[in-house]
Amino acid sequence: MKRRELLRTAGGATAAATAATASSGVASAQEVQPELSHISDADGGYEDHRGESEVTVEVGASGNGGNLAFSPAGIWIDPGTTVIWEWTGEGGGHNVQNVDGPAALGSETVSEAGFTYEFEFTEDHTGITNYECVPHSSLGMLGAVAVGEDVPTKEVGGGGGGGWPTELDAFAHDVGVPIQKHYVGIVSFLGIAVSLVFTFYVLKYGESPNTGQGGV
Ligand SMILES: [Cu+2]
Repeated sequence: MKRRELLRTAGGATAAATAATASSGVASAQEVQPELSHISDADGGYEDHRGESEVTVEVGASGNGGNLAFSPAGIWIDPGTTVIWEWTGEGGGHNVQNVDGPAALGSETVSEAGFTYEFEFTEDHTGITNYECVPHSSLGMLGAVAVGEDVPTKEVGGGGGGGWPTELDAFAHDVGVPIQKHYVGIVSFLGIAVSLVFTFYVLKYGESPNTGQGGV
């Protein structure tokens, strides 16, 4: 093997290691969300409202084939936050009713705009409370409130493009092993191995890496 080829090989390994490091940086920028499987098929979306003392959720927002959504359907809040459900007046009579979880939510069934139902989530309500609108639960009018940091979470999104492949990320999540770190470690090891082989050839054929740049 000629020295130039060796240089090229070493350069390639370095580039691969750099690429792996860069992609792991992108992957770590992904957003962490609570696992809210109750609303996985419901309209209304999710918002992180940690750090806020008061959050408003619309009741009768557009979604689920009509004005049949809570918006945002999923929220993440700190203990001590008051959630105010505010009726839009659209979509008929709605209510807020606990399905499971620590907070015993339960409002009247009301159709008029401007009606509100409040609940203060305290340390006693940490975890995930799932709720629904009883008249429209079968249509997907569902909601969920995650309280505090001790809730099951997942990584989502990441801003798209150039990041770690999502299939690998999902696989890593499923098996609970940080595959990315292993991968970066393996690439780093290969880089070191290539350097050692390069040094071996330089010693064996007596060429200094600092001479003869253009003369081989
Ligand atoms: Cu409803």
